[in-house]
Amino acid sequence: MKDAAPAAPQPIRLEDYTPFPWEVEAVSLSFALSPDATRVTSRIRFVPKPGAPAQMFLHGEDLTPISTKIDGQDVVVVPTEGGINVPVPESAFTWEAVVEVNPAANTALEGLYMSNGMYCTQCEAEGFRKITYYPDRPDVMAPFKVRIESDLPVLLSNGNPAGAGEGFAEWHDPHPKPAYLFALVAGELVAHSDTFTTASGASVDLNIWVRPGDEDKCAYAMDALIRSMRWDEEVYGREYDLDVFNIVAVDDFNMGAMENKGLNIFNSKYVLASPETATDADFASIEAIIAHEYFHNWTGNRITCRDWFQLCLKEGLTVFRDQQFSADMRSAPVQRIQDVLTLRARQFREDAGPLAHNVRPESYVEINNFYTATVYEKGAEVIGMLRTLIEDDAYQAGCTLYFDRHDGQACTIEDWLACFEEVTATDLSQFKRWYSQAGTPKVTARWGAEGDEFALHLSQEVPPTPNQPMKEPAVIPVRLALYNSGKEVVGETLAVLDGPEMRLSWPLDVVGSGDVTPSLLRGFSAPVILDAPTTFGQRLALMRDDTDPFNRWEAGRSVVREDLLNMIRGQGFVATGLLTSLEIVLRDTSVDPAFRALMFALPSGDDLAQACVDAGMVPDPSLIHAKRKEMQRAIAEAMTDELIRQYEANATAGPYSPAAGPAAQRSLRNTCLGYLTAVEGPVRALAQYEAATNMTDQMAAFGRLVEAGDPDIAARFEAQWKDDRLVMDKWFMSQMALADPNAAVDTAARLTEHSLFDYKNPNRFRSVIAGLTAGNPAGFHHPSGAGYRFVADWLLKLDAINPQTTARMSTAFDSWKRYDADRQALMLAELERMAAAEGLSRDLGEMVSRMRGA
Ligand code: B3K
Ligand code: ZN
Repeated sequence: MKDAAPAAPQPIRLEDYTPFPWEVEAVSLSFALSPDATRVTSRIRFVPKPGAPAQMFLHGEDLTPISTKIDGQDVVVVPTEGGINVPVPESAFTWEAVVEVNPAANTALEGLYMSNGMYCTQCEAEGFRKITYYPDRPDVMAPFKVRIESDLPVLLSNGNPAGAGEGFAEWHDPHPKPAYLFALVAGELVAHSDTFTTASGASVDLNIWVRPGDEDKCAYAMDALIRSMRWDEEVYGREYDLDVFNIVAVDDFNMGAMENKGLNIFNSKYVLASPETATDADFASIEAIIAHEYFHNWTGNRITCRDWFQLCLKEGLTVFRDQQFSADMRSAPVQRIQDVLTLRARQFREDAGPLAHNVRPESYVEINNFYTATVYEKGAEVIGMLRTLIEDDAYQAGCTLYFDRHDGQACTIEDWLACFEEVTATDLSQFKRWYSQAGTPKVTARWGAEGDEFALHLSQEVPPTPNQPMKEPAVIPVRLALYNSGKEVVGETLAVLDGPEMRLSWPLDVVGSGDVTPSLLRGFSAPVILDAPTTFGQRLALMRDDTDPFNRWEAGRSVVREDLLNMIRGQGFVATGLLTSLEIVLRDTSVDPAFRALMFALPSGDDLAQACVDAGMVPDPSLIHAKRKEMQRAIAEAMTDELIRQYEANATAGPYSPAAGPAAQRSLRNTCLGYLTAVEGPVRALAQYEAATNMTDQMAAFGRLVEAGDPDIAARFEAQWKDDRLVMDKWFMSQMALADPNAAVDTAARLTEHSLFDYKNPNRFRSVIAGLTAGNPAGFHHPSGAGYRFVADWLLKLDAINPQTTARMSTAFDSWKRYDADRQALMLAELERMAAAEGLSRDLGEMVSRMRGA
């Protein structure tokens, strides 16, 4: 038996949910911090619910037990899979445990760990069980008291400060919370502070804690926090509820940030920013993530999830809220286009492959593998569709009812939907299919004159996905308008496609005869794939005339994509009509420069690979790369003078501001620089590099110089920035993403040998490895298979120390079925090699097995 493979971990299922048989009345924790032997003492008051059994299961992992007691008496616990069984009395009792943990040895960055000499925690989803024994499930909510003992100067936990003295601090969080929201930080930190007065007049101390030297990079995050707090009061009527709100920036972090109650912990990448070190895109991400974590205070913390299957209840809603916030702070159309670009790049890809799953999954092996684009981004789209269908007043009323009714509870999607059913007196059971059917619905549109009517036929089909061969029709809101010869002849209206098909019609004397063009799915009103017979010419017309900015962009995008597909088929060259239309957009100074820049952003290599598949072709990443370059050059040649004019006209004067206006100008200017470099060579980029006073302009120029093969630029950049971790991440990432695909694996190898490459730091690991897999698809998919081997080697190496980040990055292999037989075999061989590796984590094991289709 010794050699038998360990049994495959059993999946957890939604249908098996049972409530925890005890209430937790109060939790008190005491930490004596020490890098390799931190002592954690817990005192927990349990009150049995009717029918509670005589034995209680508590989660616990990697804990060294010192003592366990019930009501002051030693109790013998029985270790079992993932925790302990404890014999317990029939009435209320106090559990006391002393355990030791080793933060210095914790490279998985889950539980209590160390980053640059600082203690910090990450408990979502199931990290608290690595701190002490506990019913580590989100439906167990309790108030927490925490005492921290350490010589370090700054000692933080959730809630309000409750006392401090020489070598200790105490915290009290009065709001009942699940253990996944617990947090502790201790270190030599300095604060950037401010205050906020809530709508009802309470004063809140705000602090952003960072390492000494970083305090001058916190102003933007603080500003974003204050704007988020005000916005949530104004738009959702939600006020903050503690005396302090602390944010801590940490260099070693598995994801973006974490919404721990009153003590958000952030990847430093999403806090620290100065004009010299952060790009406009960084500033926008900081604003969005600060808002996202803050908004979780109501959607996630005060109202949390009953179980992890309900993750989209907090994540989909909170993403929707942060997208609304960013749209209000910046340009709403630009925000929508960017959100849809992300949705298509990540969620549509996920939905089209072996990892497709419901917005509310029904089973999992490792819950960390379900913090996905489907749960987050499609989850947000579902909220957006709900709002479109019931309209804003009912949406607001439903949200208010949800907050009133469920404050302090752990809820389900059913609880959420019931609030909207109640305020609208409608049945949302069919709409609910969005939560239980995976796959991106396809909507087909056909139209034409029928008698004296113009008829529009819409039909839908939800494709089969793993374990879901058959689907029922979804409820699809389709915003639309009709155009005839550049004029809107039917203004925007909402069609709700809730059956397999529907017919809409208008009298011909209203729409007129001739070239009637529907503008469909305006604002991207549903996360679907649209198949419409709009001709090339009609799309060019919409690109000029559509009053819906999203569809204006979409029309241009689809023409570019179609043209590129033709070029990939070897059938063509860049259409003159497209070039003319693009130049009209470029010249149109009445249009937001950020929007014009987006019109000029070519579809990514990955987007085109999927477009090939959709068009029945086998994608060749090298060919796609070459044709993208060819189109870029053709556009640059066709309108060089106008590109130069716009490059010059969009220079921003005065000191740097991260606001949307000047950022939009830089985005158009740097887009122009990309095209111009294709025809002029690197002279302009070099001049910009020399003159740059902000990272946006420096980075854009750096990228062009790397592409042009400038032999000195990498060393120059490194000499200037070697001491700044976040800037050096960009240096690694940019060289990787922009390397010549034929030399990409050599570049990756060289970068991973650099003295500043540290695979234990997730940001640095991602810079190179995702720089290859996502940033340089033609390099990753090199026909030799070297890219696949290189990445699998690194994933196996990282898996031994940090399964969570490894599993997330393994999704680079999820598209293997798209490619030719040789590439498929090479990718599958790497998936199989990983599956067979000794000591594979549960995280990576589950991902690899789903990707193989096992
Ligand atoms: N809730 C966290 C994500 C936790 C991920 C755990 N693997 C951040 C967020 O969505 O705001
Ligand atoms: Zn979130």
